[in-house]
Amino acid sequence: MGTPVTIRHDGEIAIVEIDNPPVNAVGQAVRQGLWDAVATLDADPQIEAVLLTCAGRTFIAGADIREFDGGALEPWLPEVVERIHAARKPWTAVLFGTVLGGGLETALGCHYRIAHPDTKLGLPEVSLGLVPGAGGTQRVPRISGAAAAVKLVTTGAPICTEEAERMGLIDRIVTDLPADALHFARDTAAKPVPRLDPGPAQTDLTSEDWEELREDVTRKARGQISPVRGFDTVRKAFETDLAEGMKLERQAFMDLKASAQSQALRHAFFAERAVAKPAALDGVTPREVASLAIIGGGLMGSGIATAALTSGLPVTVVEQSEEAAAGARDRIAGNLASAVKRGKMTEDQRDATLARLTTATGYEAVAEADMVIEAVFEDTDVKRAVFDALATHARGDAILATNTSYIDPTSFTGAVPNPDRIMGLHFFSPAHIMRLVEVVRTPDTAAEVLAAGFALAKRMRKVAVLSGICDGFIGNRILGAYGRMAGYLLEDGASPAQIDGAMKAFGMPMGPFEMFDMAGLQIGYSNRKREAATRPADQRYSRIPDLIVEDGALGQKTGRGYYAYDDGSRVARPSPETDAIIACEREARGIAPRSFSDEEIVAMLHAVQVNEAAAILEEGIAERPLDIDVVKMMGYGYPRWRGGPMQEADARGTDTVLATMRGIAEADPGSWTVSPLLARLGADGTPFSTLDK
Ligand code: T1G
Repeated sequence: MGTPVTIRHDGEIAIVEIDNPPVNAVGQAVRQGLWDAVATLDADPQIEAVLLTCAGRTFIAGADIREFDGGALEPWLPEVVERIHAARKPWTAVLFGTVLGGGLETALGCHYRIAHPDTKLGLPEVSLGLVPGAGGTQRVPRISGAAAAVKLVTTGAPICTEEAERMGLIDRIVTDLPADALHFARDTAAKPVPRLDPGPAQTDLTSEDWEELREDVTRKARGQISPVRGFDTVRKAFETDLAEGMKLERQAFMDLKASAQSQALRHAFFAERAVAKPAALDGVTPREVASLAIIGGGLMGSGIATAALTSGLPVTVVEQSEEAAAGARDRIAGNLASAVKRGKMTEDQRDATLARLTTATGYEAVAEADMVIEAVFEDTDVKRAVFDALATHARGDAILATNTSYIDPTSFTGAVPNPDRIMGLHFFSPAHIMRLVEVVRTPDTAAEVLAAGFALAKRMRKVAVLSGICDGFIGNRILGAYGRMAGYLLEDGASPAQIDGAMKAFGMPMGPFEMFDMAGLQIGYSNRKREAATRPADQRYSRIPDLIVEDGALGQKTGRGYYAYDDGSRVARPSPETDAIIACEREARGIAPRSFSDEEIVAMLHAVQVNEAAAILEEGIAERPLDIDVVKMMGYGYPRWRGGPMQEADARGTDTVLATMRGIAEADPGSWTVSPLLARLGADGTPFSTLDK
């Protein structure tokens, strides 16, 4: 394989081009190529200036993340960047696509930067649990100042060219890249080569200002370490010279690269991309979907419609009445309006998007649709009535999908001819925001129909995960075990506030009881009633959740659930009434409340999730542990910097998780069975990641 870095000449201008698909990551070969190019061009008397550009869809999108699990290969990127900056001829970086991480740092090593208007620039290293490791924390402060550097490094969020120009990170926005670049390079050739001042960066921030900023970054990091370490390294740029700052940056980068958090976040990065390629869909061409109909325009239906419309599809929403259809249109218009408010689309784009919406009150309206998604109330009979109607009104080859979040699709689609066109598309609320979709295959679903589900999700900028059929599929089944264990801990003596506090300290956005109160306790109540017939006789059943609901406390919407809420407030405070129900039920069951440590609570709630996940893997409901991690991170708020429950199990040691699960099962054998897979892996501490291959 040839070198990914080539040099060609246009008169006195040298064009150094990187061609390393898919995103021109600066792997070792690229670094070596750049290292050599500086020497070659400095020594070439013909050359007066250099353009650094890339082939393909983007300028360098970062260092090669795959290299981070191994030792650092020379030449190191910070040295390559310094070598370009020290070059005798002026280098101009020609930016387009997504100029991220080591890509932006390499560009900052160049003496000038020009960019296409659509370019996105950023330092997303914190989202990989790292800090910029090739000068980003030291050069950006010297070019753009404290506030800009802190924002870029600690948030990792990309910026547009206008903002980058305001920050001084790019010298010119150009439209005709090749021609404008040559023109720009010729201009630079005549000028002295600009060099970055290596002295401390300048700011008028006081140490109080810095402390305040640091507290804000720490609060937003919610337990993640890289944003705070990034902040501290940026601050050093204002206290030391460049050389010293680079040393501190390198130390921070190397420390974080070895950290469990960064390993988890790198796992999350690649897992999110791996789930899009389940083995079952290797080489399968998706059925084309150019038009969509959605049955039910309630919260879920209108959210799904919004995501589909925003992806460019024409959508028909079918409701039972004109009034309900108008309500659906209002909900969708509201979702789009808030997207305009958040700067995600312009008013013109909103109007064009809404123009693709049709609402109707009869099933005739689905006759032309390539795909129909049912998004009605979570009830088997209600869903069966919809599919019975679709069996008549939808095209015979139309894909029919259900948004059920728990129920086996085959239990209500029996009347539909050609069952190979049926699948589940389980969106998460709010469906226009949440990025996860569980694509549920039935025993009959055709591969090209599943592939169409994945293609639709990608088109909606969502992450699809393949799931087989079981009660609650992947995510809600694991949530069931989590909720059940939380209920037992509550009945045995822990308080809702302690359990929720422990899970928030673990990194969850909220604990189980706050989550139940927010979602509404009715859902759980109906599920428990639905499961009663099939619940194992000797499985422990805590009546506390039922007693709270039967006491009229349905959660936030009724001002009381596990907690009390003042009118319309979402702030949870202890509820004496609910606490009394809990205390009475313990007494009635003869349970002497015991105390639990936060770590015990976290370990037990984690272990039962991993145990359920292992059973899901054994049953083939999920293909790999990474699929489960992506479901929990993208659908249930599992902290990305822990990489998901399976990555967390590997970090804790599967033997440790097994020991915890064994303890739980021995204490309550009727309620818990240790999954054979967890027992096998835990026996010698084999990580779940061995099953991701
Ligand atoms: N390294 C290795 N592989 C990468 C990669 C990278 N930096 N970026 C993308 N890929 C692979 C990805 O796995 C997928 O592979 C394919 O490219 C297409 O990606 C020293 C420490 C650029 C916005 O964090 O955000 O620089 O699945 O599906 O949706 O300071 O990829 O096809 O086999 O995501 O169009 C900093 C990470 C690194 C950017 C394109 N950079 N990449 O999105 O395609 S750390 C990043 C992205 C660093 C220095 C440090 C996105 C993208 P496959 P894709 P996309």
